[in-house]
Amino acid sequence: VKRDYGRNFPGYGILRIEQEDRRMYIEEMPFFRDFSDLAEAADRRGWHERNGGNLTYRLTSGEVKAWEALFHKTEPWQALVKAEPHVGGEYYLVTGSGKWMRHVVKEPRRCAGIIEISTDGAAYRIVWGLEDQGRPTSELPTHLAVSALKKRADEEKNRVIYHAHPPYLIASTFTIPLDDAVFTRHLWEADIENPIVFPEGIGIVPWVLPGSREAAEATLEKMKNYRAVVWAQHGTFTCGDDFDDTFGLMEVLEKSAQICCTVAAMGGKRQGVSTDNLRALEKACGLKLNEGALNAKG
Ligand code: 2HA
Ligand code: ZN
Repeated sequence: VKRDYGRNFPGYGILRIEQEDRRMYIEEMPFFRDFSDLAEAADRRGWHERNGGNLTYRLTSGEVKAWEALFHKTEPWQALVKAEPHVGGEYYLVTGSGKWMRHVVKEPRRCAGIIEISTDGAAYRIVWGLEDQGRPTSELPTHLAVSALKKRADEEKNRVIYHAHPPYLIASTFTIPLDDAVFTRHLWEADIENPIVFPEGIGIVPWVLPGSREAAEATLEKMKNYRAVVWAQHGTFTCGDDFDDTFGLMEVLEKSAQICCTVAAMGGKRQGVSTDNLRALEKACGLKLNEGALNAKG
């Protein structure tokens, strides 16, 4: 009866809308929308079967200041596998362990969350989302290690770190030698604008146990020189200054690998792009191309 009275009360709807308008939701903030847009677009590309892949974003200090009032600081601190003092005090928006990219848009608070890193970098706590006993992505050690490395080089860059399972890049790790220079050369030749997108090349990590410290260490070593690392028979780790930058890099890499696979299926290369062609592009575009890949055979 009370509810009926409420609904029939003139102006009930308007009152409700006014009240709700004043509430703020993390999932409506621009950084969260960009995060979930990437999750949705990448899932549509077929890079995230089941719970494959994960995504993290290091919030800016402005974003933390603006939305901190919505964070709860009551969850217990949990030890990190490895302390990352350089990202102590940072906040990350992360996907959840075992969660599906496909579900981030419709269930943001279950599939994603914001974690705070303790000031000494040894622990984290959930301050938003990851509801129903959620935990951050199983690949958190690699995300944080790479984030710390990139933050040390430049505080503002490479805030987005992204792990995907793109099929053509994975297929390529069964045939192309697992060598940074050779792999880069193959991908560069697949589309002549590729060297403009990743002039520094990409790194290759041989088979490693997912989620392990070894995976984090091997990736970290390669990330000193690159923004993209391919894990053989598993997937990719890429980073970028924003979500478009990261997704765009991933798109270019995967499309190149698709071309490589198609060419291989057509019987293999009969002609390709020469080192002189690449040198001409380097000069025309003012690039500094990876010397190893310039000298490698594609
Ligand atoms: O998130 O992809 O590598 C699941 C994974 C682990
Ligand atoms: Zn994976």
